[in-house]
Amino acid sequence: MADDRDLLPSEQPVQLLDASGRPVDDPDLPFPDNGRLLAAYTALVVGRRVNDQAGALVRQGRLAVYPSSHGQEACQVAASLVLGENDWLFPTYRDTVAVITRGVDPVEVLTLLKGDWHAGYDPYAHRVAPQATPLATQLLHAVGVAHAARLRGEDTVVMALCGDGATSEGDFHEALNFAAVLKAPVVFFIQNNEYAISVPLARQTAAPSLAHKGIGYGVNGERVDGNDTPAVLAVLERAVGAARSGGGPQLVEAHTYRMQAHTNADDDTRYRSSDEVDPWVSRDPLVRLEALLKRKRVLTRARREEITGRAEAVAAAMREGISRDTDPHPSELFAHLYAEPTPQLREQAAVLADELSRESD
Ligand SMILES: Cc1ncc(C[n+]2csc(CCOP(=O)(O)OP(=O)(O)O)c2C)c(N)n1
Ligand SMILES: [Mg+2]
Repeated sequence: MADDRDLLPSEQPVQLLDASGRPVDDPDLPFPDNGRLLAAYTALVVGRRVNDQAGALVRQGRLAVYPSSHGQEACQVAASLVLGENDWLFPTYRDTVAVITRGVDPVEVLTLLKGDWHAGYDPYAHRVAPQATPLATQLLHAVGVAHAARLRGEDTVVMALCGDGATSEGDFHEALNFAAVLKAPVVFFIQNNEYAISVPLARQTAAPSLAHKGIGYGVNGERVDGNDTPAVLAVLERAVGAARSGGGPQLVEAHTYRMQAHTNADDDTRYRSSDEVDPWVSRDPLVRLEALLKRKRVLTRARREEITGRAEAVAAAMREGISRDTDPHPSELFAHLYAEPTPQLREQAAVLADELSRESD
């Protein structure tokens, strides 16, 4: 049995940066080096541009829907940057920026939201599971993959993402329980952005923090300022290390904020005011990290321009790729559902083929 005091998170979310981007000393946590911080900054700038470009593509009718992680990019990029090649990422619908930070082409990711091709990308190519929309279901899959890897003797850690609302789902609790019993190498990473669509956190839970939810299952909990990129990197790095070295599953809660509406289908002015949203503008993870890098003199003007140029190139490729019209054949509806199609699906495919051939007569 683990000592329960060791399982509890720190009293306050861990910080390595103050509000103005000045480093805060934490004797227990190594500060990420400059190379790591610059890689994170680059991914943050690209991620912000991808979020904003996807929003514009929705308004142009090119994407049906986009759940933006604008303001949550520190969590997004850190969740991917702390993983190695053999590790797996299990993202949700809001985690497009984490997925692209792992190397998946944004156009492939977004074809799902355009509605013209299955899951959009090959999960095995970058070890990124499909983005899950049914809340918390991916957490059980993540535990299964981590457990299987361990049985095979593979060096694999699984990063399983979810939101604050998802922690009220039964699947969240089942996943934590079995991960702990099986000592599966999983990091459960909750992005607490204060809302589950229109439901604020106070209506979601009475727990002292979401990281406290680990203790009942024997899982280490930690909480971190989710808009503080160095802290999210350091805390997740430590959690991944603990999971990799046999320490069992880890639970990390990042305190962040959903800056925009849930999706374009939501009107957030119906349940929150700008008085609440505005203070978060000054806690923008991008602004805080940029202030740190300028202070450390590692972000020169030339480097900044080069990174911005890279982000613009990604956005241009998105516009081009997503705006390309495709004309999928109706029979593709049945492709890739099962390795071996069921008799019912074979029958339905045959009916469709027959109808199509009569239409073309
Ligand atoms: C099992 C299930 N129930 C309900 C929904 C509808 N739904 C979609 S997103 C959402 C809110 C989720 O909030 P949270 O977990 O905090 O994630 P966030 O959207 O804030 O990233 C709900 C209730 C769903 N997708 N799946
Ligand atoms: Mg939420």
